[in-house]
Amino acid sequence: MSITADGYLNGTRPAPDELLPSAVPVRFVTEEGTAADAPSEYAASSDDRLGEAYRRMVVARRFDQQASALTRQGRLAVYPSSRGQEACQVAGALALRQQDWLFPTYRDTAAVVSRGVDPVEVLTLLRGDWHCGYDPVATRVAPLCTPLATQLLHAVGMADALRRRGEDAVVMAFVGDGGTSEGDFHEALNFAAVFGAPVVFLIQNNQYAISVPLAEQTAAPALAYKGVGYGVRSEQVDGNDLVAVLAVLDEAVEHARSGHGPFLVEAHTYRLDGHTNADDPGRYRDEEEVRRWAAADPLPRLQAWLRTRGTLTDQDIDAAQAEAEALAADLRARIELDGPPDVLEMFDHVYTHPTPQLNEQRRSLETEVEGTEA
Ligand SMILES: Cc1ncc(C[n+]2csc(CCOP(=O)(O)OP(=O)(O)O)c2C)c(N)n1
Repeated sequence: MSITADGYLNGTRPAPDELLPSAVPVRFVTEEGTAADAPSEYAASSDDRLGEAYRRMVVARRFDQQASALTRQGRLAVYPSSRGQEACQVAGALALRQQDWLFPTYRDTAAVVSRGVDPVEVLTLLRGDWHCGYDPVATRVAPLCTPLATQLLHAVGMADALRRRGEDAVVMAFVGDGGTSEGDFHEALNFAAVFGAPVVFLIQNNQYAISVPLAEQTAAPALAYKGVGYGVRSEQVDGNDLVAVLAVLDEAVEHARSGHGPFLVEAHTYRLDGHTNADDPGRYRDEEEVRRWAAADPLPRLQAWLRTRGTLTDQDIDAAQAEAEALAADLRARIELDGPPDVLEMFDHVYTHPTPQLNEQRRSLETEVEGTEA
């Protein structure tokens, strides 16, 4: 570790004016699917990559719909839907390389599926199991995180460790608008900036923290401005415009990968469904607002854009839909195949040498379970 002449650790820092986000969210495609006046500093992806993003968004939405249906059938304990947030979820996964890490929240299951993790394993935790279902090291995806913003500190620690080990890997950490009021969010930004950790923070500002609207959450001009005070380069983007989200995240990942430290992106989006299946959003938001955001849905917007460019055919659309249906059918077929969990497993994998008290509790539970089964 070295301290430079201007007093920073590990090299240069962006100048103050380079940290500032755009005054309005970056946008490439309008709600009607036509071209917007996009800023030149971000590069749109190739049509091939955007076609791949479209396919993944169709799959993500079908996965989300299927998971919501599983809660209504009592086959899944709880599900926080990301319907309407697919541009963020898919762009987040697409911007990463295989060696990179993703740190999701409970709402980011579609991103984890888009990263290639088995959908059944992605839903393991939300079925009520005690473990996260997939192998975080093999998949390079941290467990879905429920305590708000704690994953950000884990992500920064991981990014800093990867940098110290000289690995070519970037970490992307998701957080909601509500999560930006947590102390952990601020500590994570500060730590990441001081140590130049290669981490991209993606705020999905879906306008609500359960029933708390953004206006009651913050007085900042935009959440993206929260990075500036810590020395983190920041940007805001139309989170329902896949082309824009991917362009900004590509830049953010490249910034982190090339040794320029952390990058904060705020994506303005909207959760079209309730906070979870246990929530009634009609109690805190009106239908007119939901209708307005439904008209800004990221999926038909990207479809219209690619259709106008002549790069998405009817066959492509049908193929994406068929793939999504196959995934949903497979999910329905496999979600309960592993049966009820072994309750005694909760004593495993915590201590190499469990305490005498834990051993006693295990024996006690074992006796109780045997008594129930007898
Ligand atoms: C540390 C902590 N405090 C409170 C909660 C309860 N809680 C669960 S979700 C939520 C709202 C989060 O909103 P936001 O960060 O905007 O994410 P979203 O759910 O909209 O994706 C709260 C307060 C929690 N999970 N963790």
